[in-house]
Amino acid sequence: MKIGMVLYPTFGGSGVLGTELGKALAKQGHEIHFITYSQPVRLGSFKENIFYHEVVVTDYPLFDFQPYETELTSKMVDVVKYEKLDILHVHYAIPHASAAFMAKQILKAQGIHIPVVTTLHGTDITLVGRDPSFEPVITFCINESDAITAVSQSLRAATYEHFKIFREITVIPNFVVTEVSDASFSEQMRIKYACDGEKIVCHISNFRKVKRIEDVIKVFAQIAAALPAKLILVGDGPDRYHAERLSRELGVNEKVIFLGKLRDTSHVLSFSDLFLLPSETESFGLAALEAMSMGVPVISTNTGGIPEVNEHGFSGFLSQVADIDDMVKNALYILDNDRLNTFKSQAKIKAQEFAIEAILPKYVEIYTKLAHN
Ligand code: GMT
Repeated sequence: MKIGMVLYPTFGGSGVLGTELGKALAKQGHEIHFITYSQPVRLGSFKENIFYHEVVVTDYPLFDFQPYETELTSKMVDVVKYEKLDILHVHYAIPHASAAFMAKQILKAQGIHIPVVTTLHGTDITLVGRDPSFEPVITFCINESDAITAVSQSLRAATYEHFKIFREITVIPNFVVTEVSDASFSEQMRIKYACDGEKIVCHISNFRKVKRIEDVIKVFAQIAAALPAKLILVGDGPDRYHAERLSRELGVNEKVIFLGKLRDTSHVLSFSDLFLLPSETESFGLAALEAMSMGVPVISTNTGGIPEVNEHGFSGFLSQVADIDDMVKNALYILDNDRLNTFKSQAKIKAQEFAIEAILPKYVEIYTKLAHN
Protein backbone atom coordinates (compact mmCIF):
# COMPACT_ATOMS: atom_id res chain seq x y z
CA MET A 1 0.00 0.00 0.00
CA LYS A 2 0.99 3.65 -0.42
CA ILE A 3 0.43 5.47 2.85
CA GLY A 4 0.70 9.16 3.71
CA MET A 5 1.87 9.70 7.30
CA VAL A 6 1.06 13.15 8.68
CA LEU A 7 2.60 14.04 12.03
CA TYR A 8 4.52 16.52 14.15
CA PRO A 9 8.20 16.02 13.36
CA THR A 10 9.38 17.01 16.83
CA PHE A 11 10.34 15.04 19.95
CA GLY A 12 6.73 14.46 21.14
CA GLY A 13 5.43 10.92 21.49
CA SER A 14 2.94 11.22 18.63
CA GLY A 15 5.70 12.14 16.17
CA VAL A 16 7.95 9.37 17.45
CA LEU A 17 5.15 6.82 17.16
CA GLY A 18 4.10 7.95 13.67
CA THR A 19 7.69 7.89 12.44
CA GLU A 20 8.45 4.44 13.87
CA LEU A 21 5.17 3.16 12.40
CA GLY A 22 6.12 4.50 8.97
CA LYS A 23 9.62 3.00 9.19
CA ALA A 24 8.24 -0.42 10.19
CA LEU A 25 5.65 -0.38 7.39
CA ALA A 26 8.34 0.59 4.87
CA LYS A 27 10.40 -2.41 6.00
CA GLN A 28 7.41 -4.60 5.19
CA GLY A 29 7.39 -3.21 1.65
CA HIS A 30 4.73 -0.50 1.94
CA GLU A 31 5.52 2.88 0.40
CA ILE A 32 5.48 5.59 3.08
CA HIS A 33 5.17 9.32 2.42
CA PHE A 34 5.85 11.52 5.45
CA ILE A 35 4.16 14.90 5.19
CA THR A 36 5.19 17.54 7.73
CA TYR A 37 7.11 20.81 8.15
CA SER A 38 10.58 19.44 8.96
CA GLN A 39 12.33 16.11 8.91
CA PRO A 40 10.92 13.85 11.67
CA VAL A 41 13.57 13.45 14.40
CA ARG A 42 13.42 9.66 14.40
CA LEU A 43 13.54 9.28 10.61
CA GLY A 44 17.32 9.01 10.29
CA SER A 45 19.09 8.67 6.96
CA PHE A 46 17.95 7.18 3.63
CA LYS A 47 15.64 4.19 3.86
CA GLU A 48 14.05 2.09 1.16
CA ASN A 49 10.35 2.90 0.50
CA ILE A 50 10.40 6.16 2.50
CA PHE A 51 9.71 9.59 1.05
CA TYR A 52 9.56 12.93 2.83
CA HIS A 53 7.42 15.83 1.62
CA GLU A 54 8.16 19.10 3.39
CA VAL A 55 5.36 21.58 4.02
CA VAL A 56 6.88 25.00 3.45
CA VAL A 57 4.98 27.89 4.96
CA THR A 58 5.46 31.06 2.96
CA ASP A 59 6.03 34.14 5.06
CA TYR A 60 3.78 36.86 3.58
CA PRO A 61 3.98 40.19 5.45
CA LEU A 62 0.16 40.44 5.21
CA PHE A 63 -0.31 37.61 7.71
CA ASP A 64 0.15 37.96 11.45
CA PHE A 65 -0.19 34.15 11.62
CA GLN A 66 1.09 31.92 8.84
CA PRO A 67 -1.61 29.53 7.54
CA TYR A 68 0.17 26.18 8.17
CA GLU A 69 -3.05 24.20 7.95
CA THR A 70 -3.78 25.52 4.45
CA GLU A 71 -0.26 24.75 3.21
CA LEU A 72 -0.48 21.29 4.79
CA THR A 73 -3.84 20.64 3.10
CA SER A 74 -2.47 21.63 -0.31
CA LYS A 75 0.54 19.38 0.21
CA MET A 76 -1.70 16.45 1.20
CA VAL A 77 -3.82 16.99 -1.93
CA ASP A 78 -0.70 17.02 -4.12
CA VAL A 79 0.91 13.97 -2.55
CA VAL A 80 -2.30 11.89 -2.59
CA LYS A 81 -2.98 12.83 -6.20
CA TYR A 82 0.47 12.53 -7.76
CA GLU A 83 1.91 9.72 -5.60
CA LYS A 84 -1.42 7.86 -5.88
CA LEU A 85 -1.76 7.18 -2.15
CA ASP A 86 -4.21 4.58 -0.82
CA ILE A 87 -4.47 5.93 2.75
CA LEU A 88 -3.81 9.11 4.71
CA HIS A 89 -2.93 8.42 8.35
CA VAL A 90 -2.87 11.53 10.54
CA HIS A 91 -1.36 11.55 14.02
CA TYR A 92 -2.67 14.11 16.53
CA ALA A 93 -6.05 15.64 15.74
CA ILE A 94 -5.04 19.31 15.71
CA PRO A 95 -4.70 20.48 12.98
CA HIS A 96 -4.02 17.24 11.12
CA ALA A 97 -7.55 15.80 11.20
CA SER A 98 -9.12 19.01 9.95
CA ALA A 99 -6.48 19.47 7.24
CA ALA A 100 -7.12 15.85 6.17
CA PHE A 101 -10.88 16.45 6.05
CA MET A 102 -10.36 19.47 3.80
CA ALA A 103 -7.90 17.57 1.57
CA LYS A 104 -10.41 14.72 1.27
CA GLN A 105 -13.14 17.10 0.12
CA ILE A 106 -10.88 18.76 -2.46
CA LEU A 107 -9.85 15.36 -3.83
CA LYS A 108 -13.46 14.16 -3.85
CA ALA A 109 -14.36 17.08 -6.10
CA GLN A 110 -11.68 15.76 -8.49
CA GLY A 111 -13.08 12.21 -8.37
CA ILE A 112 -10.38 10.84 -6.02
CA HIS A 113 -11.34 8.91 -2.88
CA ILE A 114 -8.80 8.92 -0.04
CA PRO A 115 -9.64 7.19 3.26
CA VAL A 116 -8.41 9.04 6.37
CA VAL A 117 -7.25 7.32 9.57
CA THR A 118 -6.97 9.61 12.62
CA THR A 119 -4.92 8.50 15.62
CA LEU A 120 -5.63 10.37 18.85
CA HIS A 121 -2.55 10.66 21.02
CA GLY A 122 -3.45 12.47 24.20
CA THR A 123 -3.11 16.18 24.63
CA ASP A 124 -5.09 16.67 21.41
CA ILE A 125 -8.02 15.34 23.48
CA THR A 126 -7.19 15.83 27.16
CA LEU A 127 -5.72 19.36 27.05
CA VAL A 128 -5.75 21.26 23.77
CA GLY A 129 -8.78 19.67 22.14
CA ARG A 130 -11.06 20.43 25.08
CA ASP A 131 -10.38 24.13 24.69
CA PRO A 132 -13.70 25.63 23.45
CA SER A 133 -11.79 27.39 20.68
CA PHE A 134 -10.90 24.02 19.11
CA GLU A 135 -13.71 21.72 20.26
CA PRO A 136 -16.27 22.11 17.40
CA VAL A 137 -13.59 21.49 14.76
CA ILE A 138 -12.12 18.54 16.63
CA THR A 139 -15.50 16.89 17.17
CA PHE A 140 -16.46 17.31 13.53
CA CYS A 141 -13.18 16.05 12.11
CA ILE A 142 -12.94 13.02 14.38
CA ASN A 143 -16.46 12.02 13.34
CA GLU A 144 -15.60 12.53 9.66
CA SER A 145 -12.50 10.29 9.74
CA ASP A 146 -12.89 6.90 8.06
CA ALA A 147 -11.24 5.18 11.03
CA ILE A 148 -10.34 6.51 14.45
CA THR A 149 -7.79 4.98 16.78
CA ALA A 150 -6.69 5.91 20.30
CA VAL A 151 -3.48 4.84 22.00
CA SER A 152 -5.11 3.58 25.22
CA GLN A 153 -8.46 2.57 26.70
CA SER A 154 -8.18 5.59 28.96
CA LEU A 155 -7.85 7.98 26.00
CA ARG A 156 -10.75 6.30 24.21
CA ALA A 157 -12.94 6.81 27.28
CA ALA A 158 -11.80 10.45 27.66
CA THR A 159 -12.64 11.12 24.01
CA TYR A 160 -16.19 9.82 24.41
CA GLU A 161 -16.53 11.73 27.67
CA HIS A 162 -15.43 15.12 26.35
CA PHE A 163 -16.63 15.08 22.74
CA LYS A 164 -19.86 14.01 21.04
CA ILE A 165 -18.33 11.18 19.05
CA PHE A 166 -20.78 8.79 17.43
CA ARG A 167 -18.14 6.66 15.66
CA GLU A 168 -16.25 3.62 16.92
CA ILE A 169 -12.80 4.37 18.31
CA THR A 170 -10.41 1.40 18.11
CA VAL A 171 -7.71 1.15 20.74
CA ILE A 172 -4.31 0.38 19.27
CA PRO A 173 -1.70 0.74 22.00
CA ASN A 174 1.59 2.41 21.25
CA PHE A 175 4.44 0.06 20.48
CA VAL A 176 8.15 -0.12 20.96
CA VAL A 177 10.95 -1.15 18.65
CA THR A 178 13.45 -2.73 21.02
CA GLU A 179 17.02 -1.63 20.42
CA VAL A 180 19.82 -4.08 21.08
CA SER A 181 22.15 -2.55 23.64
CA ASP A 182 25.91 -2.82 23.45
CA ALA A 183 26.96 -4.04 26.92
CA SER A 184 30.49 -2.63 26.76
CA PHE A 185 29.21 0.82 25.67
CA SER A 186 26.68 0.82 28.53
CA GLU A 187 29.38 -0.09 31.04
CA GLN A 188 31.71 2.64 29.76
CA MET A 189 28.96 5.24 29.99
CA ARG A 190 27.96 4.08 33.46
CA ILE A 191 31.54 4.61 34.60
CA LYS A 192 31.59 8.05 32.97
CA TYR A 193 28.33 9.31 34.46
CA ALA A 194 28.24 7.55 37.83
CA CYS A 195 31.00 6.45 40.21
CA ASP A 196 31.14 2.91 41.53
CA GLY A 197 27.90 1.90 43.15
CA GLU A 198 25.94 5.01 42.12
CA LYS A 199 22.49 4.28 40.73
CA ILE A 200 21.37 6.10 37.60
CA VAL A 201 17.87 7.56 37.58
CA CYS A 202 16.51 8.90 34.29
CA HIS A 203 13.68 11.08 33.00
CA ILE A 204 12.88 11.87 29.37
CA SER A 205 10.22 14.35 28.26
CA ASN A 206 9.45 17.64 26.58
CA PHE A 207 9.62 19.42 29.96
CA ARG A 208 6.09 20.77 29.75
CA LYS A 209 3.99 21.59 32.81
CA VAL A 210 2.02 18.34 32.46
CA LYS A 211 5.24 16.34 33.07
CA ARG A 212 5.69 17.80 36.60
CA ILE A 213 9.47 18.10 36.19
CA GLU A 214 9.80 19.55 39.66
CA ASP A 215 8.45 16.29 41.09
CA VAL A 216 11.25 14.48 39.25
CA ILE A 217 13.78 16.66 41.09
CA LYS A 218 11.98 16.30 44.45
CA VAL A 219 11.83 12.50 44.18
CA PHE A 220 15.45 12.33 43.09
CA ALA A 221 16.63 14.59 45.95
CA GLN A 222 15.17 12.12 48.47
CA ILE A 223 16.61 9.11 46.63
CA ALA A 224 20.05 10.78 46.61
CA ALA A 225 19.76 11.44 50.35
CA ALA A 226 19.26 7.71 50.91
CA LEU A 227 21.81 6.20 48.50
CA PRO A 228 24.50 7.25 46.00
CA ALA A 229 22.71 8.26 42.77
CA LYS A 230 22.78 10.49 39.70
CA LEU A 231 19.84 11.85 37.73
CA ILE A 232 20.05 12.12 33.94
CA LEU A 233 17.47 14.36 32.26
CA VAL A 234 16.89 14.08 28.53
CA GLY A 235 14.82 16.61 26.59
CA ASP A 236 14.08 20.28 26.83
CA GLY A 237 11.10 22.58 27.16
CA PRO A 238 9.48 25.40 29.08
CA ASP A 239 9.96 23.92 32.58
CA ARG A 240 13.65 23.08 32.29
CA TYR A 241 14.55 26.32 34.02
CA HIS A 242 12.38 25.38 37.04
CA ALA A 243 14.12 22.01 37.28
CA GLU A 244 17.56 23.63 37.17
CA ARG A 245 16.58 26.14 39.86
CA LEU A 246 15.02 23.50 42.11
CA SER A 247 17.97 21.14 41.84
CA ARG A 248 20.21 24.01 43.05
CA GLU A 249 17.79 24.88 45.87
CA LEU A 250 17.67 21.26 47.02
CA GLY A 251 21.47 20.99 46.81
CA VAL A 252 21.52 18.16 44.25
CA ASN A 253 22.63 20.13 41.18
CA GLU A 254 26.04 18.39 41.17
CA LYS A 255 24.21 15.07 40.79
CA VAL A 256 21.79 16.17 38.07
CA ILE A 257 22.89 15.99 34.44
CA PHE A 258 20.86 17.82 31.79
CA LEU A 259 21.67 16.26 28.42
CA GLY A 260 19.12 18.24 26.37
CA LYS A 261 17.31 16.80 23.36
CA LEU A 262 18.50 13.49 21.91
CA ARG A 263 17.29 11.87 18.70
CA ASP A 264 17.87 8.40 20.07
CA THR A 265 17.26 7.85 23.79
CA SER A 266 18.06 4.13 23.85
CA HIS A 267 21.76 4.72 24.62
CA VAL A 268 21.00 6.61 27.83
CA LEU A 269 18.33 4.10 28.82
CA SER A 270 20.81 1.26 28.30
CA PHE A 271 22.80 2.37 31.37
CA SER A 272 19.89 3.67 33.51
CA ASP A 273 18.52 1.85 36.58
CA LEU A 274 15.19 3.61 37.07
CA PHE A 275 12.84 5.82 35.05
CA LEU A 276 10.68 8.54 36.64
CA LEU A 277 7.40 9.66 35.06
CA PRO A 278 5.40 11.71 37.60
CA SER A 279 3.05 13.27 34.98
CA GLU A 280 -0.19 15.05 35.80
CA THR A 281 -1.80 13.27 32.85
CA GLU A 282 -0.48 10.87 30.24
CA SER A 283 -2.59 9.08 27.66
CA PHE A 284 -0.04 6.29 27.36
CA GLY A 285 3.51 7.19 28.41
CA LEU A 286 5.59 6.10 25.42
CA ALA A 287 8.80 7.23 27.16
CA ALA A 288 8.06 4.82 30.02
CA LEU A 289 7.50 1.96 27.57
CA GLU A 290 10.77 2.74 25.80
CA ALA A 291 12.51 2.65 29.19
CA MET A 292 10.92 -0.69 30.10
CA SER A 293 11.94 -2.21 26.79
CA MET A 294 15.56 -1.37 27.66
CA GLY A 295 15.12 -3.09 31.04
CA VAL A 296 14.53 0.06 33.10
CA PRO A 297 11.75 -0.20 35.71
CA VAL A 298 9.37 2.75 36.02
CA ILE A 299 8.15 4.87 38.92
CA SER A 300 5.11 6.72 37.61
CA THR A 301 1.81 8.25 38.51
CA ASN A 302 -1.37 6.20 38.06
CA THR A 303 -3.00 8.72 35.75
CA GLY A 304 -4.62 8.27 32.31
CA GLY A 305 -3.27 5.34 30.33
CA ILE A 306 -0.09 4.78 32.36
CA PRO A 307 -1.58 1.84 34.37
CA GLU A 308 -2.20 0.09 31.02
CA VAL A 309 1.58 0.19 30.43
CA ASN A 310 3.37 0.13 33.80
CA GLU A 311 2.24 -2.85 35.89
CA HIS A 312 2.21 -2.01 39.60
CA GLY A 313 4.66 -4.23 41.50
CA PHE A 314 5.99 -5.87 38.33
CA SER A 315 7.49 -3.42 35.82
CA GLY A 316 7.58 -0.67 38.45
CA PHE A 317 5.14 1.13 40.72
CA LEU A 318 2.27 3.60 40.40
CA SER A 319 1.51 6.46 42.82
CA GLN A 320 -1.05 9.25 43.05
CA VAL A 321 -0.09 12.45 41.24
CA ALA A 322 2.19 14.58 43.49
CA ASP A 323 2.65 11.84 46.11
CA ILE A 324 6.41 12.36 46.32
CA ASP A 325 6.92 10.24 49.46
CA ASP A 326 5.21 7.22 47.91
CA MET A 327 7.29 7.54 44.74
CA VAL A 328 10.49 7.76 46.83
CA LYS A 329 9.50 4.72 48.91
CA ASN A 330 8.83 2.70 45.76
CA ALA A 331 12.01 3.90 44.06
CA LEU A 332 14.18 2.86 47.01
CA TYR A 333 12.42 -0.52 47.11
CA ILE A 334 13.30 -1.18 43.45
CA LEU A 335 16.85 0.20 43.71
CA ASP A 336 17.71 -2.26 46.49
CA ASN A 337 20.53 -4.43 45.13
CA ASP A 338 18.61 -7.62 45.96
CA ARG A 339 15.64 -6.58 43.85
CA LEU A 340 16.90 -4.34 41.06
CA ASN A 341 17.76 -7.06 38.55
CA THR A 342 14.39 -8.76 39.04
CA PHE A 343 12.54 -5.51 38.31
CA LYS A 344 14.79 -4.87 35.30
CA SER A 345 13.89 -8.27 33.82
CA GLN A 346 10.20 -7.81 34.63
CA ALA A 347 10.16 -4.38 32.93
CA LYS A 348 11.51 -6.03 29.77
CA ILE A 349 8.94 -8.82 29.97
CA LYS A 350 6.06 -6.33 30.34
CA ALA A 351 7.34 -4.26 27.39
CA GLN A 352 7.10 -7.35 25.18
CA GLU A 353 3.29 -6.99 25.26
CA PHE A 354 3.84 -3.83 23.20
CA ALA A 355 6.41 -5.19 20.76
CA ILE A 356 5.97 -3.75 17.30
CA GLU A 357 5.35 -7.25 15.89
CA ALA A 358 2.17 -7.48 17.98
CA ILE A 359 0.84 -3.98 17.23
CA LEU A 360 1.71 -3.31 13.59
CA PRO A 361 -0.83 -5.83 12.15
CA LYS A 362 -3.63 -3.91 13.88
CA TYR A 363 -2.90 -0.80 11.79
CA VAL A 364 -2.39 -2.86 8.63
CA GLU A 365 -5.81 -4.46 9.15
CA ILE A 366 -7.47 -1.05 9.30
CA TYR A 367 -5.62 0.22 6.21
CA THR A 368 -6.46 -2.92 4.25
CA LYS A 369 -10.17 -2.70 5.05
CA LEU A 370 -10.34 0.98 4.06
CA ALA A 371 -8.22 0.66 0.95
CA HIS A 372 -10.44 -2.11 -0.41
CA ASN A 373 -13.74 -0.36 0.27
O1 GMT B 1 3.63 13.98 26.02
C1 GMT B 1 3.62 14.97 25.28
O2 GMT B 1 3.59 16.11 25.67
C2 GMT B 1 3.67 14.76 23.78
C3 GMT B 1 2.43 14.11 23.29
C4 GMT B 1 2.37 14.05 21.79
O3 GMT B 1 1.27 14.02 21.28
O4 GMT B 1 3.36 14.02 21.09
O5 GMT B 1 2.39 12.80 23.84
C5 GMT B 1 1.14 12.13 23.85
O6 GMT B 1 1.22 11.09 22.89
C6 GMT B 1 2.15 10.05 23.21
C7 GMT B 1 2.18 9.08 22.05
O7 GMT B 1 0.94 8.48 21.84
C8 GMT B 1 1.74 9.39 24.53
O8 GMT B 1 2.64 8.37 24.84
C9 GMT B 1 1.76 10.46 25.63
O9 GMT B 1 1.30 9.86 26.83
C10 GMT B 1 0.85 11.61 25.25
N1 GMT B 1 1.05 12.69 26.23
C11 GMT B 1 0.07 13.05 27.09
O10 GMT B 1 -1.01 12.54 27.13
C12 GMT B 1 0.46 14.15 28.02
